[in-house]
Amino acid sequence: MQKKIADLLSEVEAFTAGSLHEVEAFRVKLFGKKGDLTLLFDEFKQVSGEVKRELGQKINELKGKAQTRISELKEALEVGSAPALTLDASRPGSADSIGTRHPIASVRSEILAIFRQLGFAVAEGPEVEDDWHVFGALNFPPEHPARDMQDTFFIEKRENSENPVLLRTHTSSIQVRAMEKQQPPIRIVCPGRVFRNEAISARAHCMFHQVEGLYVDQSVSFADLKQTLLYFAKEMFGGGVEIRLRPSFFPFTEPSAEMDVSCSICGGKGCNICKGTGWLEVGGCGMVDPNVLDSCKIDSQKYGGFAFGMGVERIAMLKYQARDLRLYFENDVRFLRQFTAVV
Ligand code: 2U9
Repeated sequence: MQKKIADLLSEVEAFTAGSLHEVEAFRVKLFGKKGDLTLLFDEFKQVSGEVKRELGQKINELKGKAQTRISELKEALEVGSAPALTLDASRPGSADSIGTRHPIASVRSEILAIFRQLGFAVAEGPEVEDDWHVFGALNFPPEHPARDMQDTFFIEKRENSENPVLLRTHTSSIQVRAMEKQQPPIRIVCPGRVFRNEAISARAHCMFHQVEGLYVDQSVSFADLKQTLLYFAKEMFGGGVEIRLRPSFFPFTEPSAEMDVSCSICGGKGCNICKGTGWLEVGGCGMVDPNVLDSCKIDSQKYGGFAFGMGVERIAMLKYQARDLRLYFENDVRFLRQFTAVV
């Protein structure tokens, strides 16, 4: 029996096959009903005494080697029998999928491009600001509600600092910095994120994007402001739109106005988008308050200016009619994919 085991072991070790068929035949030769190993195991059942243990180990070792050899050969032949990978150079390539521009990014660029045509330069500034650049220089009285913790994210406690660090609530701080650095003429548009301590809902968010503009020079008039905004509205919403200015109040402008554009959905007749009024509110504007110019070391006797501001999300909502603000911040690809054609 020892000899039979040794002979079979040599046979297993020497065995090679050119096809899966040959491997299967070898498996049956060893493990089939009348296979060599099956018969050997039958024979082994008769063995008794001292030798049984030693023979048992050898047979099991042989069985293990035979199984390994068979599966190794099978595996090698299966890989080899897979259809060869060939390159078909005539097949059309598969297009790479590219991302889309975020609607806020494209509306922001569109707004800036319009003002660039009018000679406005783009200026940016820090999101983490101080009280002076966000409120003080802009003529906000010390106890104005916007300076309250309820409305503004303070990074430093007001009671610990004369000029506490905070997150800007509007991009007007960029214009203040520009005026501190440079004498007129100044003609800038300032895009950026702003932060307000608001509960998040479909209509409000604690962060949104603004674009503000400032033009300071000698003899800048309200008519210049109106004409600039009319040009912007026509470029942004189409040649047919009209604008309307309604009196308003801001600490940093006097006089101040809210700006509406005629509803491009219904052509001003009244629909559910403009709530039947025929007008859509897009931002605010006014003549820069002389106190603001003086705070920024610009002579208000010599110079005057206009300023305006608008929310980018608001313009995007009017343009795309996606009317839940949260869609613009959640980055849900099912929403973003719809802007593939937007540049
Ligand atoms: C300086 C002087 C004046 C910027 C202005 C508005 C009017 C305005 C709002 C529109 C919607 C903000 O995004 S919004 O909530 N903005 O109504 N902004 S005038 O006036 C300035 C800015 C800087 C030095």
